[in-house]
Amino acid sequence: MSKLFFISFNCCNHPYEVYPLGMAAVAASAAQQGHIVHLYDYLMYGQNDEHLIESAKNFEPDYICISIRNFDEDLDSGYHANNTEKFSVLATRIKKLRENTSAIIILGGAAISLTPNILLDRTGADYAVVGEGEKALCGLISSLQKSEPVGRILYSTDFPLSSSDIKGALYDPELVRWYYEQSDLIGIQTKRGCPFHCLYCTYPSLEGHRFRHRNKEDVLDEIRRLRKDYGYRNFFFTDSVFNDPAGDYKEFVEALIRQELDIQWCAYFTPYRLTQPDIELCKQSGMHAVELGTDASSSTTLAGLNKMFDWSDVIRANEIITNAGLACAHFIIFGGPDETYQTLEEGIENCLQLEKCIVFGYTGIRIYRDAPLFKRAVADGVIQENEALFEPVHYFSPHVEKEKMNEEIARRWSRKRHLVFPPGKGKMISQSLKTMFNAKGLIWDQLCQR
Ligand code: B12
Ligand code: SF4
Repeated sequence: MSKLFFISFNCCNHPYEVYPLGMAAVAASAAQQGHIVHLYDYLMYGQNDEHLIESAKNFEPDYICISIRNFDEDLDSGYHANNTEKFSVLATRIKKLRENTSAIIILGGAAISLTPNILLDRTGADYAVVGEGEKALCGLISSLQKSEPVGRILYSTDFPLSSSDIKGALYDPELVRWYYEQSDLIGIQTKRGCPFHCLYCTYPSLEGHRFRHRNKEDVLDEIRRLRKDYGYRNFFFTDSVFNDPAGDYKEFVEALIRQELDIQWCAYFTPYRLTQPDIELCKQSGMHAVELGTDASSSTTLAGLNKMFDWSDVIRANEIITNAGLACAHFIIFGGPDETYQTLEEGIENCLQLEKCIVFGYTGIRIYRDAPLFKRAVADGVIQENEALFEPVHYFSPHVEKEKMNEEIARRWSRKRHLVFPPGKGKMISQSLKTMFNAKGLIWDQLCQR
């Protein structure tokens, strides 16, 4: 048995503060395996280094387990990122933790899984765990205790974990209450994985290509407790894609209906094979909003992203969702593979035709080595094979010019309230609603005209 001090360093509050689910999942598993765990949320404790060091010192941990969720703070190509500075600040904090404790420092989380080598080097931690941490962390600790030889980067050999190994997260009372005050919304995972191969997406590399559903009674139990003990009404199911094409999610939704929990929920949906009865069923269980992974705005560019649906499916999905009286958001990226001025024109027009929803427009797609887009970007001469990608690089189709495209979208969408571009505008609106009206939850759903 060891003492594990977990830290979440995620300080991003856009679109809202998100409960540190990754850290909480790994900590729950470590606690179940007999370790003493403490959850420290850097954001919740006011981003105060002195408080962090004091808390770590007082706990006298054997291991400090750091969860790094976001590599990039924002996926907008217009955002001025400085990852070099962000991670050098983290390196300084890790150095202080090292000076004040004798703990071994282990990194994990989505950012680590995407870029383990560079982050380990730049932060000066001892070990990095790539992928799901539930079994891997305890395995690493056990090896270290037995003085078995281990590499500094641990690639989980159990990946992907089986459904029964995916347990619930640790919903720490203090953290849960704080997140309730901030965003009144909490994330819950019902399954992992995604079988699709969308060109730009890292989700399947993080969660695997096969759906692995959690035990639905466990998930319901978590929702029940969060509802009853802390008052949460708003949930976000964090699954990569909620409506799996085989329809297995419906079993969970039906069970949710039987619970009569009086909750609201939202999730990522794909327009692929979406039907009206599916949406009605979800609505009956409390779904009030849908984030559609539309991603491109014409059938040509959807095919360019290797999407399994075309624009007619998007129109149909939008109608089904909005006719059911639900809030619906589309996230559209212009400038992806096969974008030309002709598809841009078509795409702008297509979005103008979408009704009763909200559309968030972006230009350029962040390139990650783990996504299939990487190869395409090399082939199109957008990046070199050996490009570090530490600071964000975005893919832009060689057939369009970024500034000209940005101007055209901004000009054509400017008079439409439901079309949000540039992305900074969406951020500004949501920030104003938060500060002026104490708006909470998804926020974008309050902007949907239904
Ligand atoms: C759901 C989701 C959202 C929802 C969250 C809703 C909610 N209320 O929770 C919303 C839409 C709000 C969102 C927003 C953003 N997101 Co998001 N999101 C996701 C998604 C799909 C799931 C995240 C999740 O909760 N997973 C469940 C937990 C259990 O998994 P996990 O965190 O990965 O943890 C596991 C491992 O990483 C590991 N682990 C984690 N911590 C630790 C620690 C140790 C010590 C160890 C050993 C292991 C370990 O073990 C865990 C259990 O297996 C992921 C993509 C994906 N499929 O993973 C992107 C993802 C996390 N998001 C990402 C980003 C960038 C963002 C935004 C910055 C986007 C933007 N605005 O431009 C914002 C930031 C929001 C914020 N405040 O931080 C990136 C982060 C990496 C990166 N590229 O930088 C991801 C990976 C997607 C991507 N593009 O690659 N997101
Ligand atoms: S974009 Fe959505 S559907 Fe496509 S691979 Fe990623 S998670 Fe799956």
